[in-house]
Amino acid sequence: MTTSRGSRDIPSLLEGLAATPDRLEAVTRGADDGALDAAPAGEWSARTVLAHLRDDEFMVTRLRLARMTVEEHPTLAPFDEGAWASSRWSGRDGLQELLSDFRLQREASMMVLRRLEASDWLRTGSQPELGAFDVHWWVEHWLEHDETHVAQITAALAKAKEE
Ligand code: NI
Repeated sequence: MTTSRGSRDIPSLLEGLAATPDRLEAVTRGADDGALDAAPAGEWSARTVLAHLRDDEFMVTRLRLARMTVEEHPTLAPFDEGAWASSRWSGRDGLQELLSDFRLQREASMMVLRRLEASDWLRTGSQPELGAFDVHWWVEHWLEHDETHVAQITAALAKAKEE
């Protein structure tokens, strides 16, 4: 089985991940509750996407990273986002709470990421739907995931403004 390996420059990956809390603040600035809860057909609202980023950070992304750094090629469990969305805890869903909770989670992730040794970036794991990959690939995927969802929030809020 082939292992997907990351290739992008590590300092720029870390810089990109560290910038996401500020980007989320910028794209949601001034958004009211109506806009945050407007869901384009078949898609999540901006509020649900923000909650997804916050919860994913510790329930999925950083957890997988931690397992790959300490276990020998762990088999990582898929995460059912649909089930998460329909049963998630929404007790801290105010915009400022979502932004500050995400920022704390991301800072915790950055503390781990900045301390990885060169050999840690080459450690591997696998997941049924993704195959085998190394930590470097996983971190690239992590930043792409941020970018996808920042764009999704931007689009959802722009659409809510039109309506
Ligand atoms: Ni996602």
